[in-house]
Amino acid sequence: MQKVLVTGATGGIGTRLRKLLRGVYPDIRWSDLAPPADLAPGETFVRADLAALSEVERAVDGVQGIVHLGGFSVEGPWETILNANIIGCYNLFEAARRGGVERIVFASSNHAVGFYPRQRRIGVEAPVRPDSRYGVSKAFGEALAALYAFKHGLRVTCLRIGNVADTPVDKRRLAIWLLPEDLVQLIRIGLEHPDIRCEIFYGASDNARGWWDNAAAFRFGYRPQGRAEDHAAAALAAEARLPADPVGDWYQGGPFCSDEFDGGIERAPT
Ligand code: 15L
Repeated sequence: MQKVLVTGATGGIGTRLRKLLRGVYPDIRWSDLAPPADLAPGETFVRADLAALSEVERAVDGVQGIVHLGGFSVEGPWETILNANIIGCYNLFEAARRGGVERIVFASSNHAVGFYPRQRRIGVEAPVRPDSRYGVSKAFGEALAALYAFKHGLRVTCLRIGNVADTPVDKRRLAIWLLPEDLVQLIRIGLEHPDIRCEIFYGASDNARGWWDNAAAFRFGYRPQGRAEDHAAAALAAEARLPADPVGDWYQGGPFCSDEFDGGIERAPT
């Protein structure tokens, strides 16, 4: 992997990756709607609006791999999700196919399956249960990934990312936390492992309270270094200060589930 495009350069994850991927690949091109304020002299940036196919084609030109972080990263109005995450994701995969890109790592999200209760342990075969329009867009991206893998031969990896942060900040994050360095491991598996065809991995560190069976990632050599339990005391203390959210606390997706939820906890499945 010589030339890699990373979309979403200015987002929270993109900003971290600009430091962590430095030197990992010889030629990394960063893209977003506007350049990062702290773009370093050696960094390459190309401006691209994901909703404009011609701009995305220019951004992917000549790269072998793409890490697609770009788009809208939380719940939002339909128009916003439609343009940034549905049309934008389609444009990304289509431009990649036209440009002969070999591999894509797609930043999916835990919110593609957020409506599973926390008491359920799920693997990557569980049907999607999006908890938001944002979650639907991530499920759509996973479906696009499968289409472009099986029909066009792209090698794709969808990462159902939990919460990327230095430490888990509350009880839910203790279960879904992803140490940034562990995300780098997962991205590198997606871009480099010879057996990748079409995979879904959970983007989670070594979280004793986790809800996800990440056997697929482990089979590809993933060995998370972050141990959520090391931060349990601080996370639980922070949790105690949060307002009650019975619906959000029931489901894996947390507040994305209780947001706009019609009804009360009596509607939650057991
Ligand atoms: C996500 O998918 C979001 O991009 C991020 O901002 C967090 O909200 C995260 O999920 C989470 O569930 O904590």
